[in-house]
Amino acid sequence: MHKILVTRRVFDEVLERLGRHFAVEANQEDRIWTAEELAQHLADKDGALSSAVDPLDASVIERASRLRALCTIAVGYNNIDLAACKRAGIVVTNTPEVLDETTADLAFALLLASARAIVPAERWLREGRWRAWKFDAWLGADVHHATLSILGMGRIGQAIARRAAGFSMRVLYHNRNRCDAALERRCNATWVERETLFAEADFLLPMLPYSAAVHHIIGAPELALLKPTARLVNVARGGIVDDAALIAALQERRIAGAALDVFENEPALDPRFLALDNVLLTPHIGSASQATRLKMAMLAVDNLIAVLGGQAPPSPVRF
Ligand code: 8YV
Repeated sequence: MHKILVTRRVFDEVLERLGRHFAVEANQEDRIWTAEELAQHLADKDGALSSAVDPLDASVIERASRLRALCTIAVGYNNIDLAACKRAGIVVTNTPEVLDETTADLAFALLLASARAIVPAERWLREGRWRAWKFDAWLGADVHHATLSILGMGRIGQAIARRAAGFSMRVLYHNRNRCDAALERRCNATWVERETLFAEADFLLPMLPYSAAVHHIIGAPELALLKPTARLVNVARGGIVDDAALIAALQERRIAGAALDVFENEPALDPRFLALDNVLLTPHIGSASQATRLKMAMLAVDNLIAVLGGQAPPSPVRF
């Protein structure tokens, strides 16, 4: 029987299914293992179910001499050294598609909450400060008929664009490769140059997978193109946005606000964010619905069963 490792806590039903196929060691205690601990636990394993926060760098991969399948329960895999996996002949898989709609829901929740100051208004009410209704209190920005600018029109970008139609928004997007006309019609989205995308945005949403090529793709020069009334929403990955540049723009009120689910160096986000009243912060919960987390884990199990059974996995990472 193949030996496998589950690096973080998962639902019991996921472990039960794994147990029917493999000898399972599971980190149900859920303490995040260091690279050294991961390497030790992986030493005798044929496969692993991992998460997006495990440091699966070359030092870990090179010591996992039996490992054949590395199946992450995430769509993003920038925590995995793919070159080291290639050298070692390890198949890497991820969990795309099953989380698209849930992540798009969160993007929209953050967009709405930021525009209408939902979180500070609720906090103010709880503090017992609501004494009288006021004509000019808590004035936010309209979402309906506003311009939504999406950088990177992949599956999640498209799911966000479809939601925007219900709010009669104008949707602009920029991709290196323009989408085909049928897809643009389905998303009611118009391709524009990068500069236009930034300059016309009421809401700017980067929806790209992280790679070195897109590091700080939204930095000081891009933020300078935004209107003072614009808001940035990031549910993609830390590192796509230059957090220091964003903090400066928010501090100086050069943009109206931001709503962020992902950060550089998370969970140790830049503490200056916490002092700002024009930013909404959530702890990387894009795919965090009960149903979607189960689908992600089960897809990772499908991948693991396939690879260790000598079959093609349903969602390999191609590299
Ligand atoms: C994960 C994510 O839940 O899939 C991804 O890439 O960012 C989230 O869906 C998170 O990274 C934990 O694995």
